Amino acid sequence: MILVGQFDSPFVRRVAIALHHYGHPFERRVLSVFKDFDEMLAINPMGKVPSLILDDGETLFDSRAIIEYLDETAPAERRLAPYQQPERRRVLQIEVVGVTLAEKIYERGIEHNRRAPGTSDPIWRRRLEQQIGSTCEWLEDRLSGDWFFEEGFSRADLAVAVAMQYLERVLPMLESTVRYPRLHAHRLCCESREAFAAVRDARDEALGSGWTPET
Ligand SMILES: N[C@@H](CCC(=O)N[C@@H](CS)C(=O)NCC(=O)O)C(=O)O
Repeated sequence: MILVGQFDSPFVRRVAIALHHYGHPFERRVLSVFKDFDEMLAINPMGKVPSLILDDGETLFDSRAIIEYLDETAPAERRLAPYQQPERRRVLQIEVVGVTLAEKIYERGIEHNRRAPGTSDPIWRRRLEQQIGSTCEWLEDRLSGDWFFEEGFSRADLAVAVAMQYLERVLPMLESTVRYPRLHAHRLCCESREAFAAVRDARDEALGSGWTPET
């Protein structure tokens, strides 16, 4: 399989962590959605990452659809979401909130990095920061141990830990590690797992495609 995208993307990173978790060897095509836009459009008509090119040439888009496929086809003991309800919908709900949190952080990063000079909208920035803050509070309230659910590490943990790591790197002035101590401890717990350690957050890839940190 070929994973398309850079590891500074939380969406690409979480697919790579999942591939490691499920034990799938994969190659990576390091393309930037900005620097390599034309090449990107040829792989994914939306010009977005991640894309996962399967061994038969079929290409999957979007981290949620990709992880859904990987999880469905994994051996039962490796799966990261229960099949039975209501446990399944509870895991998927936290996963959706974690992925949406990463999307809001990404949008907020766009305000700093991709707007024409002098055109960033302070009202929109504030709204994004409110959405990020209220989502973190909501998640913090639902976490009491190492994992979101007593059954152990799941897709919920994967989505939230990757988003929190991204938040700390992209928007350090929001002081997420201090404001959300349970989420921070949870992230460290996730990062001690082998699959997380195998997929570093590539700051160099971020800088190479024009993302500069905001302080
Ligand atoms: N919901 C998507 C979000 C993917 C996403 O927003 N990726 C960003 C890179 S971090 C992207 O492709 N941005 C380019 C664009 O939206 O134009 C997922 O989970 O895969």
